[in-house]
Amino acid sequence: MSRSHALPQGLYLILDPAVAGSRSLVDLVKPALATGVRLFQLRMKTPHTGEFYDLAIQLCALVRTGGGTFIVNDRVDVAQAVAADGVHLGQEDLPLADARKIMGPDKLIGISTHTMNQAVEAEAGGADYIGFGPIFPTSTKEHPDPVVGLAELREVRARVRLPIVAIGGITIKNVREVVAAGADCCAVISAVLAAPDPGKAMAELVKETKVRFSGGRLGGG
Ligand code: TZP
Ligand code: MG
Repeated sequence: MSRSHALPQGLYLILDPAVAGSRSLVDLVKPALATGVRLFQLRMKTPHTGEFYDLAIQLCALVRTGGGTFIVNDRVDVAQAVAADGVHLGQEDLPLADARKIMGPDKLIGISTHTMNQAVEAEAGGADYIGFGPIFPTSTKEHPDPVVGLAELREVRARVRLPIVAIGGITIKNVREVVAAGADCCAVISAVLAAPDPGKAMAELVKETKVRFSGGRLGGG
């Protein structure tokens, strides 16, 4: 694999306007970049492509100017239109091979996986990273897949070489366990966007998701 963008490790901040509510995502990205977050995704469950595009183009410029990596959820067309660093696809989105044809070899493609088979298949199909979860119960996603838990995360870690982005119910209270189970990145939505103090929440999560890198990758198994 020779992507022009490597996937940054650590905290993966998912920007979802439905969870941010009255908070501006633009205003959240600035302190996030200053705090050390390097990986962002725009997740917007809207039928209005124009709205998605308008937010994506703004956030993409902001994130990239600040040295971050910007991924668009679900929509290959929006990712291409705003020249994002990549796209994140679910099991029901465009097939990986077709997304790769459109995105080209240099862009990142992440795939949401919820079972070992899906994780192995995503790796074999040429994904750049897998999302794996929900690790814990979450109320952010409508109709979430069954909780996979930390034990299954450890099993996937042992079998899959791609970077693993753990997702689902991750908070400051459980993030250490997720890192210890082998996640390269911890993706959060509500733990930051719905926190009483998002700046504090992101700073704490950035710190905790860095722990294993000083101790050496895969050290905790
Ligand atoms: N995919 C699996 S769980 C989830 C997604 C998008 C929601 C994660 O949100 P939160 O608030 O971090 O639990
Ligand atoms: Mg999707």
